[in-house]
Amino acid sequence: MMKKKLSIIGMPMDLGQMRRGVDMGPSAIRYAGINERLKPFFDEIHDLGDIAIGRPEVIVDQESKLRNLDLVAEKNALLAEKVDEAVQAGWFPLVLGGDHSIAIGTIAGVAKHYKNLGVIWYDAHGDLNTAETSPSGNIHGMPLAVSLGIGHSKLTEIGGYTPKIKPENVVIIGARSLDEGERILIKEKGIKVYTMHEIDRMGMAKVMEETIAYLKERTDGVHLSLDLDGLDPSECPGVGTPVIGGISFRESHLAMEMLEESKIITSAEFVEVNPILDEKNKTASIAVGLMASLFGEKLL
Ligand code: HAR
Ligand code: MN
Ligand code: MN
Ligand code: MN
Repeated sequence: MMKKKLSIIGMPMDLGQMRRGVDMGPSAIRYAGINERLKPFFDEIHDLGDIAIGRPEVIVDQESKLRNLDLVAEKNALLAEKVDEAVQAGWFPLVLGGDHSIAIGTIAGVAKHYKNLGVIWYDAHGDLNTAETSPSGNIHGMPLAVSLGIGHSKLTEIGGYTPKIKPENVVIIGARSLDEGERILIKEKGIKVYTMHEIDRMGMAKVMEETIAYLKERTDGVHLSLDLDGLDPSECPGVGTPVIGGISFRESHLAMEMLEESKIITSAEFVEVNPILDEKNKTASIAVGLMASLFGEKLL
């Protein structure tokens, strides 16, 4: 039997958006007891520590208007290397954010190991903006587009190849805030989306059944990119861009358990945890609880 090995990589990135504090996400998640909680499900856990981000001044790229473009690109290239090495050596990479711009690096490191990497984008947002469609210039609103090969070349070319993923291998779950350009892209590319409307209507169990069946037949690995703002802010207040009417903890817990049963997930990241905006580390604790379910924690 192959050993089950987990590699934890902290990515204290806050340059993809404007609210300070999300750089402390990895610490908050570790403080919430990630090691203890995940220990039963692995033969070995290596916490590789954090990628160094530093405290640079905010620099808006004059030509593209993207905030911190060069640094977001540079740091994501480092993350991509670490993730690549982990996968290469047979470790399951679990990346702790940090704002969602880090998905650019995680996916760049993972996708080269698969012919058809599937992605579950669990999020209130589509993160499908480009410099042209973004209302904010914040790169955390762009990582899914970038991974599809759409966006600034300094971002799409990270890892030396593009695109990382195909639109038909992506499933977005929990969307309730989409910009105009994102809607157009979703339709144009035929991306599968379960908005809050479908979750309300079908229930999370059916949404996950369909998602798993859909990805199983077309992918050879699936990355889970879980933005804590996908959950409702009443349960996960520690996020920079909360949107009311979100997925509940119970629904999310079920979603993780169904993913665990399916055995399709081959890498994961949990992002946008901002302990400054949180209440008693609630959001980080929920993140750890969801990870535990994803890896096999059961009551009985
Ligand atoms: N769509 C908006 C933008 O692009 C807000 C994005 C907020 N993003 C995240 N990631 N928190 O999901 O600026
Ligand atoms: Mn996001
Ligand atoms: Mn979001
Ligand atoms: Mn349960």
